[in-house]
Amino acid sequence: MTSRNQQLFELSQQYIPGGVNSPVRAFKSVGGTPIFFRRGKGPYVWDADDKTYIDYVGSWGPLILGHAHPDVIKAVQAAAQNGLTFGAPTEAELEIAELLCRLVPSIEQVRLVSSGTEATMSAIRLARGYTGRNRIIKFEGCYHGHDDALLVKAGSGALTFGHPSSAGVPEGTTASTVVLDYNDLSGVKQAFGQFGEEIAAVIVEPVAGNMNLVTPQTGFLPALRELCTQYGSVLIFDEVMTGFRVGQGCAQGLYGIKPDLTTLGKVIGGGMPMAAFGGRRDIMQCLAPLGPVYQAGTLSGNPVAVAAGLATLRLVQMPGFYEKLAATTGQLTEGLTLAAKKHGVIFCAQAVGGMFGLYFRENLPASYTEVMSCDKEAFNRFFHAMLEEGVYFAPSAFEAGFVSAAHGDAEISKTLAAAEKVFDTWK
Ligand code: KE4
Repeated sequence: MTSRNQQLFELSQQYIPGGVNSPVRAFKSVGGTPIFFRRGKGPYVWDADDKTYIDYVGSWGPLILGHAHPDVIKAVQAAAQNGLTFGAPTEAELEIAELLCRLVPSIEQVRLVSSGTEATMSAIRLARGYTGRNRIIKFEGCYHGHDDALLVKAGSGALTFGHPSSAGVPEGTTASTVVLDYNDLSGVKQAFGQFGEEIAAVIVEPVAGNMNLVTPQTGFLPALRELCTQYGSVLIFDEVMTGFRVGQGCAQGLYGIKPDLTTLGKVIGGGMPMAAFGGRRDIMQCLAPLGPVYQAGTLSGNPVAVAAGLATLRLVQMPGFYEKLAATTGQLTEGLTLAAKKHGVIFCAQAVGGMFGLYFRENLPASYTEVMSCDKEAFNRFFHAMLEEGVYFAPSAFEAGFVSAAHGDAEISKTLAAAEKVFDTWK
């Protein structure tokens, strides 16, 4: 019998390219029919066939409180009653700007936008406008949204300029983008040695979460900080995913590095379309209407989205919030590792705050190349077997997973019991 998910997917492909509004949702990497969600509550989601899942995607990171947290819903409803948008300053935007500047010391001024892509695109333009330089450095496997200049794959040699990783991006747009290997200290030093004075910015995910999860090796982030300072380049921490996910001070607080600009998204919008970029006042002052770098947005600072973000940021500041989140996430990764080991399955996992990585390989990957050596087929088998058991992980071997404050012992136990069952019959 055709499931409702299948019926909906069939139909949606007639009206929406690939049947989805964002490619990763189409299950192309794992195969099978994507799930159409109907409802979410806490750590659970229900699909169009009314099947229940424990959700470890959380809309790719925003839902750190879980689905439909009552405080967030109430705040959104209250804000909506007063109007959905004004296209003019509101007090709530000032409140969240002050809060972000207080919670993230490197942010002296901040501008709100509607998506992570807008935040990184604007930060790159701002860094170029501030320095008067064009070249930027990014790292293979890091994703910063779909801005043309950042849709780049590594050039043939380590230091050749990037080539577009998407159709429709003119060669010229990526010609100034150098793509290096994440955690490759010598590569970074070589690039600065060759182009240092021409580099406008380095943009990096301080904990990479878009090639599965890869943590920065000791010395990597400090080296980026030192080299950017030495050559007058702007260090941009793309914390759209790690911001308020890995700790209250974000990844920059965890690793003790002060970037020049930070991009934020996901958690700060609490599930509504909101992101931000901010940092050193002297750089931010280059933005219109003060300075020559143009950036704008009809719904930037949208009051309903800000209300969801404020409600979320208030709750993540509660004492012990991140300790509990990290403990739950660690319970999950340690439990999965033990279950796999017990059944002789080659598998490892790690957690950083409320995000985690699962890998079908012997040891934790430290680079894009090592992530690519994971057994993708094994992951896909695991993904579907767990889905069958009512556990929803990210539908790609190359994505990080997320735990919310709503996940408790019951959900972790259910997940580990399901994994035990799956690994027990692992061929
Ligand atoms: P959005 O434009 O999707 O709001 O944000 C882009 C972005 C920027 N920077 C980082 C570090 C990000 O992780 C993202 C978006 N993350 C993906 C998940 N891998 C969003 C999911 C999707 O593309 O549908």
